[in-house]
Amino acid sequence: MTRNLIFILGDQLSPDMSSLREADPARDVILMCEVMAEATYVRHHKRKIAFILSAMRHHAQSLREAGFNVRYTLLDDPENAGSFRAQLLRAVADLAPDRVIVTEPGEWRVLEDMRGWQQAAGCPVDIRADDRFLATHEEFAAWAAGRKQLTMEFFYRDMRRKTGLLMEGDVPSGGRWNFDAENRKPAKPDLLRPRRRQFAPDAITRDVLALVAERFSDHIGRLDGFGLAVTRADAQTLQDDFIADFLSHFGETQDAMLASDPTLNHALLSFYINIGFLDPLSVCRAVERAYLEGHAPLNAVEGFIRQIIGWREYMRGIYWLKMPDYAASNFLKASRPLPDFFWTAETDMACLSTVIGETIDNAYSHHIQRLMITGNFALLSGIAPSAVHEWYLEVYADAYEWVEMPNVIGMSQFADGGLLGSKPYAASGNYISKMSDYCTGCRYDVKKKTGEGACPFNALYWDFLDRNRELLLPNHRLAQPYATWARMAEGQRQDYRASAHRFLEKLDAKERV
Ligand code: FAD
Ligand code: DLZ
Ligand code: SF4
Repeated sequence: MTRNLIFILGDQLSPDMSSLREADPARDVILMCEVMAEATYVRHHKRKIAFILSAMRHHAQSLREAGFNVRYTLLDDPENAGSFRAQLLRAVADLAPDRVIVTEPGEWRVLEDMRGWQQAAGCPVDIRADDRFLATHEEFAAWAAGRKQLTMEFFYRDMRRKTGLLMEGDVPSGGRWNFDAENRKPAKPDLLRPRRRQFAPDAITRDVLALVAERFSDHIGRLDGFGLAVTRADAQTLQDDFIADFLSHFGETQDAMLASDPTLNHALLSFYINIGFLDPLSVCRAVERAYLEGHAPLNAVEGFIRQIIGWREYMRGIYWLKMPDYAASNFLKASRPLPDFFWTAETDMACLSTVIGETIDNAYSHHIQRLMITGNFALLSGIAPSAVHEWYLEVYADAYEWVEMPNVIGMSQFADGGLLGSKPYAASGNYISKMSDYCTGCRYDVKKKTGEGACPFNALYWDFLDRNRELLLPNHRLAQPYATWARMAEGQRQDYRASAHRFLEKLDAKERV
């Protein structure tokens, strides 16, 4: 007789999941399933689907090795009922468990559905908190209550105190909470930077790659060269590689972009942290250890830890605090469809073609590429935030709504009106030219402000401020650009408007830009 049916979702691949606490291999059954509903509710990148399915199959294998009875349904099983709910109902009908246990999901739509499982299944369904995160929903809500602006930096300090990471008693290590003043420099190509480890696909991964190639041929992305880790052990090796080879320079190149070096000193660990292969707090403790043992400087280590216990936790807090209304946020009333080149990389703007091309190849780009290239372009061009959100959720292998949506809707598109960020991340070509080498060899001239051949970001930037003046002028952090705009000769302002409008007309007419 089955006592508990424990349902493990595709981004819950940790033996420490709350759903597995007190699990009894002798009497409990673990349920895992590959379902079309999850692969197609948005049309995920091929590499993302392959990564998750292969990671799930390897995790099922390790649970079996630990003695568990795992009921695993393959995507192409003829009996596969296609969705979490339908698969659960099949299992309940077959096994008649005393109860179902599951850890809460990372997406609102799944939680909504899950809330109806108990009634549909006719047996108790125990939905447990996901304690892979540091802050519970209640703690975040209590922190947010009564604050006008939810400043991440203050939340982050609470998480430092809570974890003791980089703390000497009540005092932050080095006497400051934040060392970003020493970070975020432009980068030069570094031929000595170590190469990233790739894992050759094993038999399980090769099966999955063939399945994905056949079933999802019309989804974005490439599968050739697939080298992601699909086991916990290999993910751990990548964590160790990062700390040994890249962490020391993480801070200084964090905002830099180089065409010849798409990953610089970034961790490339979000894939594994988000599915449960790596525990976020353990990653931070290992990184802190590198500092304490003198292997990495404080600016890099603090910067890295802030991304995880600060930004990552904060984004999750915002998502659950503000859903479901958050998804429809559109403060700037942006409505333009996403240009086709977001799917093909076919544009003459070298920055966008590089970043989108890398995204198509790898289902990855780093933070500043996401924020200041694709995100910045969508913001300046007035693309509908819902379309931008859907694109990011589809194309990145680390994308789940709880983290992707606040980053896109809030941080990148300012669609929440400044709940999350105090000003829009809008920038002209000058920023891109300063922080990257993309402009060298671009068909457009970053120094040219308007007219034929001028970098489109330049006119789009001023037109963005001009057309959103009513909504953005009251923002005191934009006082300086609005003052510059006001000082400009009217002829210059007209040139910017005309250049931007010509560009946007071409975009709307689906002409190559
Ligand atoms: P690194 O730059 O090396 O950072 C280290 C770790 O910090 C990451 O692995 C990640 O766990 C965490 N982190 C860093 N920045 C953030 C952040 N802003 N929010 C949450 N965690 C962060 N991250 C996702 O995990 N999934 C997404 O779908 C996602 N969508 C994004 C969309 C936009 C528009 C933007 C601007 C950012 C998005 N991010 C997302 C955050 C960030 O870009 C990625 O976490 C990061 O690029 C992952 O690569 P990495 O592991 O090399 O990160
Ligand atoms: C993203 C994804 C995909 C593509 N496929 C599956 C799947 O077949 N089975 C599964 O359990 N999970 C999958 N996932 C991850 C889920 O979408 C994720 O668990 C939910 O969105 C909750 O965050
Ligand atoms: Fe991008 Fe403009 Fe630079 Fe071209 S010139 S790469 S469009 S910022």
